[in-house]
Amino acid sequence: ARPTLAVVGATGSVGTVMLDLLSSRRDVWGEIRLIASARSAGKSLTCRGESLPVRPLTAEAFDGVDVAMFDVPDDVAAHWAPIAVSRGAVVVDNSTVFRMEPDVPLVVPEVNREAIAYRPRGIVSSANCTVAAMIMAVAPLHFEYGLRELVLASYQAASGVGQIGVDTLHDQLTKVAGDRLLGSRPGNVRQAVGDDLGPFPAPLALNVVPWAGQLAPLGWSSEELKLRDESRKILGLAVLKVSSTCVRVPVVTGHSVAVHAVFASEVTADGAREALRNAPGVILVDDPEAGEFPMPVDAVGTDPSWVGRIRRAMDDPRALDFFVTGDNMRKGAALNTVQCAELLAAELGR
Ligand code: 2RA
Repeated sequence: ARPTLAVVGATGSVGTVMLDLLSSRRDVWGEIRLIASARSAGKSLTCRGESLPVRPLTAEAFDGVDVAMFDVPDDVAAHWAPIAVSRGAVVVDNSTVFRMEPDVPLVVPEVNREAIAYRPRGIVSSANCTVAAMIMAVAPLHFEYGLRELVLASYQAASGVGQIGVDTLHDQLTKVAGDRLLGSRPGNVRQAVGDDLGPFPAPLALNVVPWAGQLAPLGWSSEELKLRDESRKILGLAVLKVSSTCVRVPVVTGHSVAVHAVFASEVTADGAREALRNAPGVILVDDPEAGEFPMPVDAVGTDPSWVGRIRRAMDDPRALDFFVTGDNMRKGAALNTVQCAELLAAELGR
């Protein structure tokens, strides 16, 4: 019989994309069970063309579930993922909670699918959305040239913090629309935007905010530490040098990363393009003369990571500079989680 899948957080913005993917991808599931917090339960949502009830999050909701995908806040995942496991499910969790646990695999299937087999706690973690977009382009280059260092600058969309981020951005854009003087005088954007900054520490419209996530030691942000720690774990490079600056930009959906990558051996732009052209889940868009660049407005709603601006560093024949963009709600969250769940379905089906 086909495995039973639970979608925990089905009513959230990522959960919505999960249902869309489950309805459009090759179907490998038997029953699909929708679960959400008591506050959101009781609705019905459509998946695979049928209307399904959204059940409240209880231990019993996991009885008979083979695979449970979680996209819920960290504290909910920390409490409920072990309960789901205790009821017999394997959990694929999209939260931060378990990603760096030594006995929990952190999986991006195109990069390290084999890691999913070792899951003594019955929990598999899906990567941070910025990491997922970036690692899809970095990994094939690592396999070819041997990665030694990453210097990254991210350009992260408002939807990375959920619907509240998108609503805040649109509200701010409405407030700044029409006044051509805004942004040309100190403080006038702040004045136009007013106090409602939503989940951001500063105005996002007509601005960039060099901060994402929570405070971390020594002036780093939690997001910047994830780019370092999660990249090391996924690639199995314990001493990979990673320095990141994570920036929030006035984009609805689509995280981008400017990458400077240093390798063990000499690289060429053509060699890199060849490696990327043959890589899974990557689209090459690299023709500046024709105005073709990887950009959120094109990548949004698509599965692959879009890569371009590939050039060899001017002063280091072992280094590449390039730009990658990916939909932070899809490969950055829902798609990677669904792909991990499909790997488990295949394993269970054997
Ligand atoms: C963000 N990567 O963009 C984080 C969480 N999705 O806010």
